[in-house]
Amino acid sequence: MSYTVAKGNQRADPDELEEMRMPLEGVVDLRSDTVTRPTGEMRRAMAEAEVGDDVYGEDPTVNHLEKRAAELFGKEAALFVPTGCMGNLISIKTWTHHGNEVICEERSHVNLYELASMSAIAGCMPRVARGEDGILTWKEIEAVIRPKIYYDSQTALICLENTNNMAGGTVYPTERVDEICEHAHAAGLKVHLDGARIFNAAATLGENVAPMTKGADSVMFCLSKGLGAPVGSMMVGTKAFIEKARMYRKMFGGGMRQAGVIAAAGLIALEKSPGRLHIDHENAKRLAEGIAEIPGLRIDPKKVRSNIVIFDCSRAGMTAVELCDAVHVHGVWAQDTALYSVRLVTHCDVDRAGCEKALAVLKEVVTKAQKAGA
Ligand code: TLP
Repeated sequence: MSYTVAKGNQRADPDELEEMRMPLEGVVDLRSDTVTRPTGEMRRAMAEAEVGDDVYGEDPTVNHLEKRAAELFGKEAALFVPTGCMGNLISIKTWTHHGNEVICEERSHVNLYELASMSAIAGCMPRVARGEDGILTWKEIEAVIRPKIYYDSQTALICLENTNNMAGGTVYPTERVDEICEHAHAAGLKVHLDGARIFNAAATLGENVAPMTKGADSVMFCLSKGLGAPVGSMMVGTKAFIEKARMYRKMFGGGMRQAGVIAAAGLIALEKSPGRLHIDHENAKRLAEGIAEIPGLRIDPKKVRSNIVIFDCSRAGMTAVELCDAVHVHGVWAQDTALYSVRLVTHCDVDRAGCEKALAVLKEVVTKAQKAGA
């Protein structure tokens, strides 16, 4: 579709802009919360954004977004980065030296889905610990810290993930994060928080992100996931940390020049979206409850705490890929995450009716497969 957003001073028709946002007709895309389309308001703000060269620090919209992010997290400074992966990598690079180890949860994004960048680029080894439902305790972390012996590689950083995506969007109690940070600092270690979905965690806990993250030395959060912006993530921390991070962002190719056009959408996402995340969480709960009633599919709905629903299909007579392919034909898009594991993620472009459709299609497909196998 080709369209004009704004011509000169003439504003685009808001209804037309809303229409452009519409997800693919007839499709319930639950593969991820990364798939959302920018709202009409975001598109308008993008078209009208004041911009400058951000590598010179001269983009007023980026500067505004960074100031707002720092304020919201109660940190000294912030940095706009193109992606969550880059934000995590820059943080790891900033806090470590080549040859260090980074402690992270087995299922964490930095361990599984960042192309081993912490090793390939930052020169670090992931040292994994397994937490119940993806939530680590200090004891589990302490057990994998390297002793201070010259012939051992040294632990430099602990990387927590809140919510823990591949554990099913599970949420850290804030006291747990505080406890881990206190012990880590006493042991001379830094804590980076992959808070790609920290606002989902905040919605679950009914808390604000600043007290939830006060012990973390650095936080990365995504504007382009549950918050619904088309592009971008933020890093927050001390001024000194952000100064170094800015240098590594440029080194990794992330200096973005007139980035105000995307920061403008990010600002709207940051101000407006956190307040609606409970809707996605209620929809996820509904999906989990419906899935638990489908013979052949397994999930404990009590464990679904945010917008991510991961279920097991090993008793459905089909692999996760087969199941995703089968529902896809009916306009329901899901993501396989292991041989018999399927993920559904709710977001602002899927409403309750979409979730009900997904459940009906899942039921139909699984029932059919079971009949065929019987
Ligand atoms: N997660 C994506 C996939 O890469 C798995 C998704 O669909 O959930 N941290 C966490 C916890 C993430 O879930 C993701 C993306 C990232 C970092 C990376 O963000 P981007 O995609 O912006 O680089």
